[in-house]
Amino acid sequence: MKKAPAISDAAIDSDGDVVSVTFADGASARFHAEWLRDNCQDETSRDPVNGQRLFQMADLPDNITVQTATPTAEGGLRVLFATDEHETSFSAQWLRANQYDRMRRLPSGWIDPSRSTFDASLADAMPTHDFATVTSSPDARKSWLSDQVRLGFSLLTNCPAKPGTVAEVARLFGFVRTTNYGEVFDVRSEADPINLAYTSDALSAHTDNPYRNPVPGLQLLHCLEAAGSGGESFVVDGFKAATKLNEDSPRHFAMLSEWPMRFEFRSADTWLVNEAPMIGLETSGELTSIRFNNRSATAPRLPFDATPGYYAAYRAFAKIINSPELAVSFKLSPGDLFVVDNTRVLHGRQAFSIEKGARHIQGCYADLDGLHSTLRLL
Ligand code: NM2
Ligand code: OGA
Ligand code: ZN
Repeated sequence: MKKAPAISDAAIDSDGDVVSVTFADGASARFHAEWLRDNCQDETSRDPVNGQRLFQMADLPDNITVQTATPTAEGGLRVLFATDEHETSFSAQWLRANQYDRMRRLPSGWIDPSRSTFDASLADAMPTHDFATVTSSPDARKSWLSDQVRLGFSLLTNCPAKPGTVAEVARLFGFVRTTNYGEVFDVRSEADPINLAYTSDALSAHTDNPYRNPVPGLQLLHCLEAAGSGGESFVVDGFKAATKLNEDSPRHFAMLSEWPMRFEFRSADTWLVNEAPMIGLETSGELTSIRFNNRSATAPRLPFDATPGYYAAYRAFAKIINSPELAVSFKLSPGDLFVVDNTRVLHGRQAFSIEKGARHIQGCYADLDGLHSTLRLL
């Protein structure tokens, strides 16, 4: 790490509540007395071996103030607290790295800048990678997984068109998440299907398993046999759709991030219910998750007066999600496989005919933490 410029000046406001520090490069930062006391780094405050805090917030005196704050010969800051007479030093490096003077509250719905959102135009620049290459080359694997994290979507071509390959691909970066659908599930047209995915009907853009908690972070779908006609795939960036909703109507966006939808799946051996907002925000306002699935959304139970506004927002969001400007369409051939971040990117398929050949897709789920871990190691 670059060494921080020394502290050249320090001043206390008249109440002793705030210390203003000037660095040798002219930059300045203010710190609250209470914040400084809480973050003392000396060995009576933090264990010298593991750096963990030794005192309790509840044991600190109320109304903490600073009596003196002076630059040290080493370029740091010496502080004497008036309230409990504790004396400590901070390095310029530490204060510079942890300054918060210019922190701002970000607008609701901000997106991690390492992500880029996409619309239909991504079809001209598909994040496509080759199975054999990503298997053998760590650099190629890194490039594939970087695309996956940045866009929430990637395509692998030339995978063996063999059953089980989809789990093998998941193991290139993480672990398969087994569910009631099995370790690997077969998506094809069946009689008496337990799920509408197992028909030849169209599936509108959705995220999988919003009725589960936690939701599977990744879904992999691998084509073993293509449909004679129809069955095209598409993906929609849910972060793009949510951002559009927020631009069109912050009120709609707030509705879907504050109130939960109820999602449910029920079969002979499984009954899953999860109530969660369609647009998931961190308390910081960061947009982190999308849950959207018309087949498994069930009756929402919201306060009576909130319900009309909720439906207006749901309808507006559904229209954006279904708009052709956002859908990236492609047709899988045997050996093609795509991965979606199931907390961000929605996927769907067109209806297909079962007359000329049986379409067969195999899928599996995996968690996002394994993918991020593998990418960090690479
Ligand atoms: N399948 C394909 O989330 C869903 O219910 C979509 C999931 C059955 C594992 C389908
Ligand atoms: C699914 C699904 C898409 C397809 O199984 O969850 O969305 O192309 N399938 O069959
Ligand atoms: Zn699906």
